Amino acid sequence: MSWQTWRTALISAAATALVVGLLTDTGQPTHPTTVAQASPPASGPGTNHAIDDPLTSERTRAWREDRFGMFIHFGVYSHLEGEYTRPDGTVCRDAEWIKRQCRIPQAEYERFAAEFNPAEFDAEAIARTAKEAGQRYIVITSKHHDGYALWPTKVNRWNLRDHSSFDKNRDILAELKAATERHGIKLGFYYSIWDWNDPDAVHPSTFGRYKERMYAQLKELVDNYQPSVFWFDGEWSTDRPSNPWLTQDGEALEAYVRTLDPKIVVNNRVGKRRLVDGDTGTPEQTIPAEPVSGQLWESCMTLNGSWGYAKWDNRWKSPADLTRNLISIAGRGGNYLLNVGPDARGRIPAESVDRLRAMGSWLVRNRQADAVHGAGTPGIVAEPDWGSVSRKGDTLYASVYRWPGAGGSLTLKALSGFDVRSARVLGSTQRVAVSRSGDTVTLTPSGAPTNDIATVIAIGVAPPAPAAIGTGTGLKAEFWANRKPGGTPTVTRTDPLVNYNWKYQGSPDPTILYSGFSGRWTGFVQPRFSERYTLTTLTSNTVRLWVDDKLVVDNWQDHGPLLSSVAVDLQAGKRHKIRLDFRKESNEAVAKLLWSSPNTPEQVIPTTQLYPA
Ligand code: FHN
Repeated sequence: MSWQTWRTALISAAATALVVGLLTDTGQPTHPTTVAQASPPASGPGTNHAIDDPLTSERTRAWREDRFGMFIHFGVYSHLEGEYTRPDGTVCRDAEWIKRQCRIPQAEYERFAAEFNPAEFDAEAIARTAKEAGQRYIVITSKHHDGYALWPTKVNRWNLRDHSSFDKNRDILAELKAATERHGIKLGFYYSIWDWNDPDAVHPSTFGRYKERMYAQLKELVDNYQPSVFWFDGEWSTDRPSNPWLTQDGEALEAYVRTLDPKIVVNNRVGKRRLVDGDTGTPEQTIPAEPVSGQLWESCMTLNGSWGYAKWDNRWKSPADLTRNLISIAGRGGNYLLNVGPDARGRIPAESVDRLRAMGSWLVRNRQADAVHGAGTPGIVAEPDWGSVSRKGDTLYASVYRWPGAGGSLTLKALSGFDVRSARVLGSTQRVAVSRSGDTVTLTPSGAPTNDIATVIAIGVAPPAPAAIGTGTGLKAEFWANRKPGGTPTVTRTDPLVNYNWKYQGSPDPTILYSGFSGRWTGFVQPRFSERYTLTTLTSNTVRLWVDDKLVVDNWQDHGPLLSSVAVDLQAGKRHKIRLDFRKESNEAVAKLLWSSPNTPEQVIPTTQLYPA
């Protein structure tokens, strides 16, 4: 098992384990200062941390449609380029974890930092490379686990401005902000919660002082660079040094970021990498085998085997595999965050640029980017074994990795009733015969594939006409300031949505303490299509769901954040009776009601389709 793989396994295993950390191996931080108090985030009874439905909100639309971003791992570790020669002459290899894994003494690491001079960091070239690759946002490590900041932070002197040989008049995050704006690309920041440098970060008794400095740095990043994304990391429980991050810390941090800028898209490592943390899930070095339910998601991946630059790492992935990853991720409704690791001088390796350029040329050729940018899950057909299918409006994009032999055909399994209007190969005039028999759609191309990565067949479809948008106002909501729904409610109202993330200290109403409460929503749900819907609840700590008086979900045992799904056949325009009971026992509370169908991408059930009892 490679160290990289082992590390990922270690992190995921430790993500819930409580590990009592050993004393830190780092020295004193370089001149930490006290910082202005951050504005307190919202919390307490009546607080709902679900500010919108990330699956459909305008706030996340650009992120959802972008589909493809550039990750940049760059920091003082890059100066070592993946190798450290110990005093005994042996060579230790790693990348961005090199200080910890090679047990480099703090004083020596600081000497390396003093030599660090990424004079050839070229923000314009980086933004242009991303643009030409089809990457529509960039996320750069503003601070990785070693605590070294890439911007001139006032919180300490452990940063590129104050502790390097770099030009003190330059600010690479400002340069990158300007360059990404010129190219119409959004800029986001990776920020590590785990901090090897700050001695206050290593023990629960002093962690509050570190959190103040963290909050202050995040405010600096927002005030100075207006990022579109915060990509938190280093949230797992671990040692060397200890990292006492708790889900409660994630609740406060997410709420704080929302006060800095409510538009920012936040990943789930703000908390503990769960469905209830932030806006986006973060599978790493892997691609979910099918669409992910309950949360937006983004697969982050390296181009070789290392995040930070490592001169010895030649495990480069092929352009074909990388492009197919992107296509398959889009067809499953996710984003692809593909990493580059600039070297000690700040240059992106040629091998990385070459692969990104190859991906960009596939996208731009024959308008094949239509299968990725702005596209998502097809819904109405299952994923085939010969490639991937994505959907944008009434067009399916069948990206064929294995083209059939002469006269051969491709089949798709239909998941709902729709007509096929047309089929054409992007970049070719060849005829494509298309027919549907039962739930099988057959495509028979008459010519050769247009390229050896993926040939795209655009299929015009006509789904059934949806019923008119409803006139609903929401569901009747009753809440009790105890754990037993029933009897006279403490609060009765109409809830436009069932979209609550109360976490630890929030509750349905200021009059209801967060210690324990229960709720019931009753009324009718009105689908726009007659097809099989998946109703999904995201709850903590218990849930029961009835549809047309039938109990279809029964998870009344105390659970943490849990998705429960059930398939039900609904009729367009009909008002189906619905009831959702929920109870908060302990820990944190969440209650969301979502649906999806072949013609309805997953979403919190919208108000117009909900009617109160
Ligand atoms: O420990 C980090 C690692 O260095 C890298 O930044 C990846 C990228 O997602 N995140 C952590 C490992 O999960």
